Amino acid sequence: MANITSVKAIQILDSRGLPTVSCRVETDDGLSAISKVPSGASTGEREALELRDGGNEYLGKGVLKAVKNINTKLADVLIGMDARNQFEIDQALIDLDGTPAKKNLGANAILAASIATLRSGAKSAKLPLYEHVNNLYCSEFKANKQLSLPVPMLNIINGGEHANNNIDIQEFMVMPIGAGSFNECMQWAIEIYGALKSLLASKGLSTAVGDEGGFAPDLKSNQEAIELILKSIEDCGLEAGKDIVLALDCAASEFFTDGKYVLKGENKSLDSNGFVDYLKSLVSSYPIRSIEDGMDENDFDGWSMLTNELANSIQIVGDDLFVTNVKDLQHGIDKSLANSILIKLNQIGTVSETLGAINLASQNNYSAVISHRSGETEDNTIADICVGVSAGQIKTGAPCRSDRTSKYNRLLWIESDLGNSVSYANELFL
Ligand code: 2PG
Ligand code: MG
Repeated sequence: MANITSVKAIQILDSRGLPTVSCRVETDDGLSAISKVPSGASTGEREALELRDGGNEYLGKGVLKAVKNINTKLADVLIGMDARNQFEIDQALIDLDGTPAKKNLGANAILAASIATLRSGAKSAKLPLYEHVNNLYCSEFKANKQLSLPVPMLNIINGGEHANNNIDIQEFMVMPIGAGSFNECMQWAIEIYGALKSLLASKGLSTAVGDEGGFAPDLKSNQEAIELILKSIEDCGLEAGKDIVLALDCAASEFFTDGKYVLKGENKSLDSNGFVDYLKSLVSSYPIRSIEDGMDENDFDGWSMLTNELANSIQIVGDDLFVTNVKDLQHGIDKSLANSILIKLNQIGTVSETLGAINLASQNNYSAVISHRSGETEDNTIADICVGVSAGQIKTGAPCRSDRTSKYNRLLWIESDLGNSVSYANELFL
C-alpha cells in the first residue's frame, strides 16, 4: 500500500530569505514526506521555468501560483497513484504540464511534488532513500550501480553572482581526493576552511561569507583566491595536488558580454581563444582538476576549444551548457563538448528526468556531479541521490551554513550506517 491520499504545498523560505515551494505527500499506509525546492542565481538560459508571482509582494519572488498549482491540478492527478512508481508519477506530471520547459505549471511546482513523492515512496517501500533511488535507477536503466560515497567539491571562496565582492570566478572549491573516507574528507575540509578564515583575518580581509557559505573577500585576482586556498591547505599539513585538488566553477555566462569574457577584477577582456588560454595557464600553474562552465552557455566553439585543450587532463563540467537536459547533453556528446555534466534537479523539474540525464552521461563516459543551487533549504535529497546512483561527486557548498551542511551531515550518517560496505569514490581521481 502506498497510494497517495493527500498532496499539499505551502510557501516557505530559502537560504537567501526568498520564497520557495514545499510539498507534503501522504500515502494510505499512514506515512508522509516533505520536499523543499532550491533556486539558482546564475541560472542557465535553457533551464525549466521557475514560476514566480511577480508584483510587489515578496519582492516579486512569491511562489503562491506554483503552490496553488500543486494544491489543485497536481494533487488531482497524483491522488490515488502509487508513490513508489516514480517514473509513472513524473510522466503524469510532465504530461499534465505539456511543455518542454514546464511553463504551464512551473518546474518548481512539479519538482516539489516529484521529490516529495520520491521521499514518500522510499518510506512506503521501507527503504533508506538512497536505496530506493538505487532500485529505481537500476530497474529503469538496467544498470548495475553499487552505492558509493561521493568526493565533495567544497566551495570555500565565493565570487561572481554569489557574493558582492570583485572576484569574477564564481566558485573556488577543494576536493579532498586523498582522504580515506567521507568522514576524513569532511575533517580536512573543516580544517582548511578554518585555516583560510584565519589567513584572511590575518591579512585584514573580510571573513563574511557568500551565498554558498564560502568566504567572499575583495581580492586582486582569481589567482590570489587560489593562492590563499593553497596556503590554507599547506597550513593544515596537507599536500595540494595529492591530498587535495582544486575545482573551479567559472559560471562564464555571467561575465560573457558582447562576445568577450570580461574579467572586471583583473581588467581583462578576452575572446574565446584568449579565455581558453587563460584557463589553460591556471591549470598549468595550479593543481586544478575540474573546471565547470569555463565558457558561455552558447559559445559552442569555445566549449569545443576548451574540451580539445583540457579534457584529456582534467574534468570539464557543463552546467548552464547542459541544464540537466538529455537533449542538451546529447548535443554536447555529439559535438564532443565537455566530459562531465552538473546535475541540478530544478533545471529540469522531475526526479525521473534527472536520473535519465545521469544515465545518459554514464553511458557516454561523462562523469556526473550532483549539485545544490545557490539558494537552498535544509532539504538533503541530493545526498541520497548521489549515493544511490553512485555519482562519485557532489557539489554542495562550504562546510558551513545549515543549508549546505544538511547535505554533508546526511552523507556522514549514510557512511556511518553503511560502514565498510560502501566505498569513498576517490578512485576516480587518484
Ligand atoms: C552553479 C550553482 C550552484 P546557481 O552555478 O553551479 O553552485 O549556482 O544555483 O546560482 O546557478
Ligand atoms: Mg555552475
